[in-house]
Amino acid sequence: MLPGVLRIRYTTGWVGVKSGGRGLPSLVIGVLDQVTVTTHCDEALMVSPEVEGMAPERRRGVQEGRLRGLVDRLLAAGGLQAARLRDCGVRSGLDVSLEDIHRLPMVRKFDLWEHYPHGLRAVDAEEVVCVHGSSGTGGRPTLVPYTARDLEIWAEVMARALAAAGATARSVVHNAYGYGLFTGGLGVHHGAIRLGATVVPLSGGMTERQVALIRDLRPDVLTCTPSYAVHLGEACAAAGVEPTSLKVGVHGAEPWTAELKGQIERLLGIRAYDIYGLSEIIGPGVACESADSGGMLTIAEDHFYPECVDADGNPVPDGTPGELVFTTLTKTGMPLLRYRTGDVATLADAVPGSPRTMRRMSKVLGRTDDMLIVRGVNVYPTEIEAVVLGDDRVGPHYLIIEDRRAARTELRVAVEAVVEAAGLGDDLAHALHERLGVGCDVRVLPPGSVPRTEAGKARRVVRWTEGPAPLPGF
Ligand code: DLL
Repeated sequence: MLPGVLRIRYTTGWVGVKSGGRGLPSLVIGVLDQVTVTTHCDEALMVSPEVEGMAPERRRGVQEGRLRGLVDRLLAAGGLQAARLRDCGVRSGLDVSLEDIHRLPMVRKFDLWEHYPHGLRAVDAEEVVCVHGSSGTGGRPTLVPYTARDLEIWAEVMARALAAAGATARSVVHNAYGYGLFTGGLGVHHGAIRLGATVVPLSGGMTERQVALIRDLRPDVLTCTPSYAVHLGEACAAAGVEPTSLKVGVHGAEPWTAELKGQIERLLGIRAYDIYGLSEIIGPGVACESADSGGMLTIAEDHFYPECVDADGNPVPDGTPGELVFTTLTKTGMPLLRYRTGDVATLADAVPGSPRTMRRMSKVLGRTDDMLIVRGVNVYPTEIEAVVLGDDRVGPHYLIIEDRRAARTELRVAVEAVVEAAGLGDDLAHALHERLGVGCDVRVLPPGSVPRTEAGKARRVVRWTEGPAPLPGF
């Protein structure tokens, strides 16, 4: 057979595509007996172009049908969400519409804690195939049951996220998210397999071994928290390993700014993309960044319907920061109607003319419960990160200390300089005052002073209420 232009659908449901315009079919270029798929990291790659590029009006119809199905399932399952729906006068899915979704009851983390350990499970125990969750604050874990169908959805949205970052079936994915109850490791794992890529399941920690495997297996995709990406990059440099095979990084699970992204990209020589998710909704893959998403994250809104609300739960307009609320339209194990995430971000439509037509969220600005209130001024830790890491004399490690030993709260920030930098502390204190409107005590500490994150999520803020300073030097 003559070589020609082909469109290939793999049996796994993965389609290799090159973006072909708004919702239009896209192409994989191949030669039949020796298939060569041409891809490049900057191209807009989609796993399910017919879904990811669907016209928004048509998608709304799909979402509405799914919302009604969800309400019927919740009512049939009984329990908290059913009772709240009935209290609102909802007797069947036909009583609800997307337009009026803001009138429906919400659920919060507190509700899951109250129903520990099985949460708001909506299926029989035998339908549950695994449990994930987060360790949570104050020793109160949140557990989430998944059905086989939920795992399929998760693999699909995670495969989309990896493809959006530029991964293909030929990719080697170095997965350094923690494996276990935490959704990062296994979520990426399911998605990479669904994409047909090779996943190397490193989990977190044992950094020396990770460096050796980067050298030996030459992965092109790195998946881990942004703080671990920094740690791994520094460990590669210290070991004399140049991670030249790496092309892209897919980083999330903790807040990070465009400034840290710049540092990671320089350190590892990659394009670093954001990925967002939470165990209550599914795990990583709820939303993801790509080269063509305009610095925001495209939401898998065919499965997770997004809203953004103010402190009273009222909708805020696109572009206005508010708390993200998600409805799991298709999940079955623990479906949630209007889950208040505590994460603050803005929403927007797709980039005009983009082949991806789903709505977008900004990078997470902070959490409602992470906001520091310093002398009446609200400060998100990400604002501090943006200022200190925006100065290229500063390395990627910093720690914010909320000093509450006296009645008047003081904000203290520890940074490490990467060059000899006289006056750096004063410059940063000035820049922080300009940005936040409150004074900060900035200390420039010797390299290696700020604790590194080997596994799990970075701890960027500590509260100092009594005793010795959390870091020597204060
Ligand atoms: O962190 C899921 C995940 C794993 C996302 C790997 C991305 C990559 P949880 O442990 O349940 O799930 O924590 C969820 O982490 O409500 C946010 O506050 C925060 N978070 C997650 N992704 C981001 C992100 C996973 N990209 C909580 N930017 C969420 C900022 C994030 N915060």
